[in-house]
Amino acid sequence: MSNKMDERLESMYQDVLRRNPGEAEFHQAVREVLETLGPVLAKYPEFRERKIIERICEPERQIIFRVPWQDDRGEVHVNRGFRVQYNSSLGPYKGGLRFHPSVYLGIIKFLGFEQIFKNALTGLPIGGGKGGSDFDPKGKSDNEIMRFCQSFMTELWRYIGDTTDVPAGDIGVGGREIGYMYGQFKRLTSRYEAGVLTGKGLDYGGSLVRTEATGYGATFFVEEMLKVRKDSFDGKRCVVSGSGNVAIYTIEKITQLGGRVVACSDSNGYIIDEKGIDLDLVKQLKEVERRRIKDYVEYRGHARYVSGGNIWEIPCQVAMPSATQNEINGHDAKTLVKNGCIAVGEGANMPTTPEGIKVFLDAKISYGPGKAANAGGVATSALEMQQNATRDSWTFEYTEKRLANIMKNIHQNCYETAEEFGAPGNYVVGANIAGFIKVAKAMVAHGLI
Ligand code: NDP
Ligand code: 2IT
Repeated sequence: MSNKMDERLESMYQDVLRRNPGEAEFHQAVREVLETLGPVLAKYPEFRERKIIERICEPERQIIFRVPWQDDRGEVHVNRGFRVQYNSSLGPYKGGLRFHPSVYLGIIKFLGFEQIFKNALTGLPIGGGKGGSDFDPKGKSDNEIMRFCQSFMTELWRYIGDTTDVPAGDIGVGGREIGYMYGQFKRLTSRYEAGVLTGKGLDYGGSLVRTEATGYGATFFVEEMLKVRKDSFDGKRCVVSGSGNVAIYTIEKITQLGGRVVACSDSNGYIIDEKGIDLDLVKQLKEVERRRIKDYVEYRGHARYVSGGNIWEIPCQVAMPSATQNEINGHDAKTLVKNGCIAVGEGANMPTTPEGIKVFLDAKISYGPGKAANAGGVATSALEMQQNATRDSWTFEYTEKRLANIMKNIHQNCYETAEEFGAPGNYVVGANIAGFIKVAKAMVAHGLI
């Protein structure tokens, strides 16, 4: 289902469809942004004349490469690696690497496209990019992960650098993988270029708070949305999907702010714990032992595991999807609203389908789209780059304060932009337009490149 678009924008969208066949997630991400840009073209005719939208939809550079590696038995495997250097108007390309079997060019392009506007919203000097591989890390030994990361970097290193393109983590890529890739980059280049990757370990140039940043930031964003409603997290019943990096630190911050998270999940099912999720247990299972979320109930007898169930059927006041794209459809959104959900903050990228977004907007609940709500991760990556550039390291308290301020500013920018463009309370309009205008102005200034 799609909303009506300005005729000129519709024809640009049709061009995107023609030029990028079979990339459904990319089409979805582009459509969602273009649908909101009508009033911007009316206000800024120069964006139309300079064909800013047509140019912004086309990545500056797309790199696809072979990644061969050997498993522990000596068997050879071949995966495909990607880096899409999408837009460098505001700074070096910046965005994560995703290792997941579902990865193909359309996923990386949707994520890279979102990243352009997200990074613009942070107010920091970072362009947009994304990469990854269809490699499946599940069930692989530590040595297999290391060999894969080394092979991946053996090609990627030529395209990245602290002033050109700075990758980080995403699904399937965390501190361990960044460490192996950093080691291989250093070996191949003979350079200790700390700012070439973010999400590094604290021993070798990483930033405090980067691990927590996406989840903390998303929670700060929801806190701001709740403030607008003269409300807070205090006593709120919350559901967070996923149980990876973003989910874990979302649960942590919600709990610190007085909310109670009763459920989280992985791709096999969800757990529900009415006493509130025991986060130390989740961290031990997921971060240390790399086990499945169903094992939680072995240690918490009163909790329940539901295999294959739909986590959005659990009544909650705040929902924070933090797993993957299109995890909330129209039906799920209706269920959430019917059950009394008043705020949704997207820790994941594009977790809500267009039908779901429409349900949230029509119901006038507070809906924080991913490119605004989850920008705290990449913002703190930019703070890591700042620390690397000055060979400095900041305290946890100082860095978290910077993150909280950035999220507050993003919220305010989105809120005010939505009002200015005649859609008060609509953070989709606010985020898309505020992010787009910043990039578009820089592109105009740079001339036709
Ligand atoms: P992790 O790999 O740490 O965790 C991902 C979680 O989501 C796991 O619980 C995983 O379950 C679940 N998941 C992944 N893919 C699927 C799928 N296809 N279906 C169902 N569940 C799935 O990744 P992150 O926490 O880093 O990323 C989560 C989301 O947040 C992604 O959308 C990512 O793009 C976004 N994001 C991440 C940022 C970061 O800094 N890391 C920054 C901004 C956004 P399982 O183990 O079963 O696969
Ligand atoms: O989607 C995202 O913003 C990320 N995965 C984080 C990117 C980054 O460069 O920190």
